[in-house]
Amino acid sequence: MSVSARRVGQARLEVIVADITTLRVDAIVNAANSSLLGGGGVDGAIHRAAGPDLVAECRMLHGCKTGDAKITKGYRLQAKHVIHVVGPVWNGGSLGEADLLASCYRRSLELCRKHRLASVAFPSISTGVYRFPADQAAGIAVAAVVEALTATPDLTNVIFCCFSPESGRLHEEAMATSGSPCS
Ligand code: AR6
Repeated sequence: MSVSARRVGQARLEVIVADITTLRVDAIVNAANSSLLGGGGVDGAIHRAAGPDLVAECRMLHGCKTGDAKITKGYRLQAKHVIHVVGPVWNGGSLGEADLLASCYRRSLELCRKHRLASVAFPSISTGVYRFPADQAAGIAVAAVVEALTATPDLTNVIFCCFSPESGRLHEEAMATSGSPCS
């Protein structure tokens, strides 16, 4: 379900409420942990849908730091690639959580640029098990993507794939101040 869309430069930014594992895009982003070896939430869903070859490739990556991103193939997913990021655990907000969350979105767009990807879908990183406040996270997600888009000219479609209507509403609100409406 498409909630709303905006145009920012060359790119269409879209908010949808859906299961990210069903999307046919160049890359979906996984909210992983630093081992990159799977877990619960969206991470578990992505690994289940991609099949065991995904964790085999992840084993060769030797983990990932908080705020960083690494890319693999998508295997049985409709998506060609998975960009694995490690969001911050929320600890009250004074330990650099906002910067680390923004870094996940920036580093993902850097990988999109490097691999010349045209479409990418993000879950709401850190807002589940890692307890980042969902309203703040939505604002950080949209602002970080809008800022990094100018350096990512091949990227024409960015999807914020929310898992609940409430998360969709928060992203829609965050998008309302960026770009111009899409028809
Ligand atoms: N499609 C889209 N969004 C989803 C899906 C899905 N299929 N499933 C959950 N979400 P979380 P985190 C949403 O907990 O907070 C894992 O165990 C969910 O509603 O998946 O970054 C990892 O291995 C929420 O809004 O990730 C780490 O240990 C968002 O995805 C840890 O959890 C993120 O929730 C990472 O925690």
